[in-house]
Amino acid sequence: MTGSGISAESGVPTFRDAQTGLWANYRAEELATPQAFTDNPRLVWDWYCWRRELIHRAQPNAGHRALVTLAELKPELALITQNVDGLHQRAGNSNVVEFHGNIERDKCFACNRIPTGTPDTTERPPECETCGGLLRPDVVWFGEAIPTAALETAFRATDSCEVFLSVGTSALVYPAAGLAEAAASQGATIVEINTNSTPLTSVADYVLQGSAAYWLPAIAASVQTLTTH
Ligand code: BV8
Ligand code: ZN
Repeated sequence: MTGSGISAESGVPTFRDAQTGLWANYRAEELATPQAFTDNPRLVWDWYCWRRELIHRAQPNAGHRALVTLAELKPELALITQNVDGLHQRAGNSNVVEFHGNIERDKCFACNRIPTGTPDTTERPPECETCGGLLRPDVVWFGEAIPTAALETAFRATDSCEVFLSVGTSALVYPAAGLAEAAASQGATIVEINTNSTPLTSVADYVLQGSAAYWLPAIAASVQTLTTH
């Protein structure tokens, strides 16, 4: 399970980093909600456009790449991410469970259709070609349900895993944070990789304090050694 901490070294601010510039006086939790979009669609749309720009300029880092190696060594690896930045796929992981959706996809706020092409309009936000509703990013906002397929796949993998890696997440947002708890309750070994401590730290069997870009390559190298000898 990865959180925004794995993308921090790619220059994508974590969800709880203080926002910069124009967005300095807004909190992400206040903007990532249906209410904020209803109240001020242009403000929320512009915030996502700003984040998309940041993500387009970002590159996957050694942490993302190490998970590609790990998936090659251990095809049974289930990669679940809370991130919406698509960096795991850009690094080369193919089946990624996107627990909170993907910022690159638009969705109609009214009819939920995913538009086919890129809307060629300067309207902010653009309108749905089918029903005229407003488009929004296809991410899960606070108060919205996790997509059923992602929820089921994630909890199925969690219920049967031997080792659960919690990487770069503050373990505060549910139901995502419930995955590590579910893994622990079925006896999995819990490993936390984080620069800081979190509510999971006291539960984890192993706490690897430090960056994902340091610890994940180290883990991949060890698994490589164990697998090829
Ligand atoms: C829902 C997409 C109900 C949008 C996001 C109990 C049960 C269920 C729900 C709740 C509950 N209690 C409260 C709730 C409501 C809420 C919730 O959990 N609130 C929290 C704040 C208490 N949950 C919800 O609303 C969820 N929906 O429950 O719906 C429902 C059910 C049925 C029908 C209808 C409704 C939906 C939550 C999803 C919200 N969307 N993102 C977008 O991106 O714009 S969540 C957002 O925060 C991020 O996507 C991320 O996934 C999440 C957590 O952030 P992190 O990834 O952990 O990032 P953060 O900044 O917090 O931490 C970074 C960590 O990395 C830090 O620990 C840091 O130390 C570390 N770090 C930094 N650098 C590094 C590093 N680690 C390693 N290396 C580094 N270099
Ligand atoms: Zn529509």
